[in-house]
Amino acid sequence: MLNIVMFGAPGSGKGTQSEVLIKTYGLFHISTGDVLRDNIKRGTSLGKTAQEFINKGQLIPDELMVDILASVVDDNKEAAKNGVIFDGFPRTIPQAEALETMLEARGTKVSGVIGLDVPEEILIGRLLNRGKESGRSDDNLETITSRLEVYNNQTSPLKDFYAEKGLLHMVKGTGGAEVVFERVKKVIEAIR
Ligand code: B4P
Repeated sequence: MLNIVMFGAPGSGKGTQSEVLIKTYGLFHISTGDVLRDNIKRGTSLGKTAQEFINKGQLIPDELMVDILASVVDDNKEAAKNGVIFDGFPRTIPQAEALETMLEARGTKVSGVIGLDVPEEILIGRLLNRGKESGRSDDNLETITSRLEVYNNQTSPLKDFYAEKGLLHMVKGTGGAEVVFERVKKVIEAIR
């Protein structure tokens, strides 16, 4: 199984690259952001909780996020038999530890982590741009600013966590999406 974690700041292109990767390698895509937005759309109780955090640019609590991830993995065993792209998960060290335990219990592990490196001013530009079309409640300057702060404080320590395990592959995330994909593909070819 090829299990890839897509890692990076908000707007770094995790979702964009994941979409191409699943088609190229026949992997199953789990975007925790998409799972939450789907719940918000359907008005579930998880969606109501998630909305409050997302609007403030904060992370959903770890325990909740870990349970959601485990149920998505277990509900899609057949579709995920070649492997999974984890897009936007983990976002904290406890989530990364939980992922390790979860995959180990299912006889597999993280094959590699692709970190997309994009300067902050470009991230802000991309997200503001997306906000004009997507109508996403978190793509406005105030929320983007707190999402970047949350990323720097809570998510970026994962770089060291995965580097120490020899799993981190940083990729330059600027240039068009196709150029970035060629860089990502090189990493995948080397680890699969
Ligand atoms: P996500 O849905 O994961 O969103 P993201 O980090 O903002 O976006 P991503 O990096 O995927 O950017 P994209 O490719 O779309 O999270 C949303 C929220 O959900 C979080 O803030 C949090 O509250 C919550 N959440 C999610 N997972 C969680 C977890 N595990 N724990 C707790 N809370 C969680 O790209 C952005 C834009 O850039 C697009 O418009 C795209 O077209 C453009 N773009 C991409 N690549 C480009 C390129 N190379 N060149 C030019 N433009 C590019």
